[in-house]
Amino acid sequence: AKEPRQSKEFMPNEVVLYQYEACPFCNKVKAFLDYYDVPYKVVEVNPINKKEIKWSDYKKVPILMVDGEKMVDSSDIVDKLFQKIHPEIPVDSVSNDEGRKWRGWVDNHLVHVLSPNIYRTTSEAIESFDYITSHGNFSFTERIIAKYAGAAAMYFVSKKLKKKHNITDERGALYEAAETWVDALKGREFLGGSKPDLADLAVFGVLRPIRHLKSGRDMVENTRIGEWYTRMESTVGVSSRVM
Ligand code: GSH
Repeated sequence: AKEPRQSKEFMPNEVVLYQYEACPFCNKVKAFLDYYDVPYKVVEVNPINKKEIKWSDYKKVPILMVDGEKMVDSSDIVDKLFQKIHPEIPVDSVSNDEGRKWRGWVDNHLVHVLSPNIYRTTSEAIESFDYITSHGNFSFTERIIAKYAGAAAMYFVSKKLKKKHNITDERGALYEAAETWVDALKGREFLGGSKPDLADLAVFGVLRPIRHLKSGRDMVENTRIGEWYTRMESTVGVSSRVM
């Protein structure tokens, strides 16, 4: 069982996350909210017409509303929330150099390895879109069309992304990233030591939506990341999402 981590200083009345269920950046924010037991509502954005965020000039997700204050960009959102939860910790030391380096690695490397993997083969692309369309905000017809059209489109898009980010063997790159992360732990339970830090939460957050897809299962079977991942799952605990 985990002890409650919510701070006395930060007790917002309403936190709303505008998201796509399978988006790695959105899942990074959710891992943070879940770990700190901050209750939040989710608005699932329709990726085709984005009508739920029509009111916003910023057209990407995640967008987080905290008692009317709008926050965008997953890493900025996490920094802002961390400061609200830990006002005693000076802004500059929100992550130490090691944490900062690995949070950068998540945004600049790890997330780019994910798409080529979840859309690697046509059957993996269909499995991913089955997950996306059954968890996402789609009408009945959109769901059927999106599952196959989306899978086909992303299969080709992912081949382009692979080139763009210089990835030749996508599975190899995923395993290498997982091993790189385990090496970074240097035998510690978490990068943060006995407790996860913002880098642990970022890596866990972006991996969580793929964990039960073929790529995530392969990653856990073929690398040493499983033990850390399981520790993160039990430490982050159940979701603090409210309906
Ligand atoms: N740097 C941003 C962050 O960390 O939050 C990236 C956010 C991002 O690229 N989100 C994607 C998005 O909304 C979804 S995974 N893309 C625009 C679109 O779907 O039209």
